Amino acid sequence: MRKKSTYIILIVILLLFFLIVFYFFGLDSLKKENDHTTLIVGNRTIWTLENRKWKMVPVEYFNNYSWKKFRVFLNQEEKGDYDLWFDEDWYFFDNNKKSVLLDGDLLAYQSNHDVDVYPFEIEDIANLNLVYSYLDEKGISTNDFTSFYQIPFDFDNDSYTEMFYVLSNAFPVDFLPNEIFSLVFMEKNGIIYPIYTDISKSEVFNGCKPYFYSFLDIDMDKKSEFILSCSGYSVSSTTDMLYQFSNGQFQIIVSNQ
Ligand SMILES: [Ca+2]
Ligand SMILES: [Ca+2]
Repeated sequence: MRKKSTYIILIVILLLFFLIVFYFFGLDSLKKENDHTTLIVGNRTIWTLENRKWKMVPVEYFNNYSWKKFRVFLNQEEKGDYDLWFDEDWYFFDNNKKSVLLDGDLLAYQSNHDVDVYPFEIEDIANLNLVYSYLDEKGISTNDFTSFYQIPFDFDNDSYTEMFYVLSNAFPVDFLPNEIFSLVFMEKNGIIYPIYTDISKSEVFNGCKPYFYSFLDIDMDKKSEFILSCSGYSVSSTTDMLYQFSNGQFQIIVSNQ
């Protein structure tokens, strides 16, 4: 009898030991392992996260996401949970399966955790010296732009606002440049972190015009990822790219191309 109870105590102690080890060291990695998220960006992009890998869903499979509940944001503003239905565009239905009219830049998600979506504003560029010296560094000298603005945003949650810049002359209307360029970068403590760089010879209908679609925290670490989109001449040629800051630089985790 005595032997039996000793074994039970030993087993309980071992079990407790493993539970404590698992709680402190295993929970985070297990959480990440089981993390699954589906992200809908407008009517052109769906990304899914499974087994720590982001994948793009081809348009022909968009219908697989019809009649599924998503948390819906329009122009960065939370609108609530809706059933979505896809027919070239997304349609929204409330709990009673009644159609609801919603309009704006769509971001919708389904996940086993919250995804925070942050509002942001575009502003006129304040530090012109910084911008023109960056252009100079890239061999570009012009005063003709079709995009020229900044977005102040504390993306890494350190209470210091970083500055994101968007410069482009794509789709020129009343001027004829030799080169079409699009430059997106962030400045922090005087250091420039490139996000998107495209410089090519000017031809008819080339280039695309980048813009920030969304700032969001997709992995609950309170640091923001973002979606940068680049619109081409036709709607179908718009690229969406999900960026993360890792190892000191911005990297594309997944795109729709
Ligand atoms: Ca910051
Ligand atoms: Ca994050």
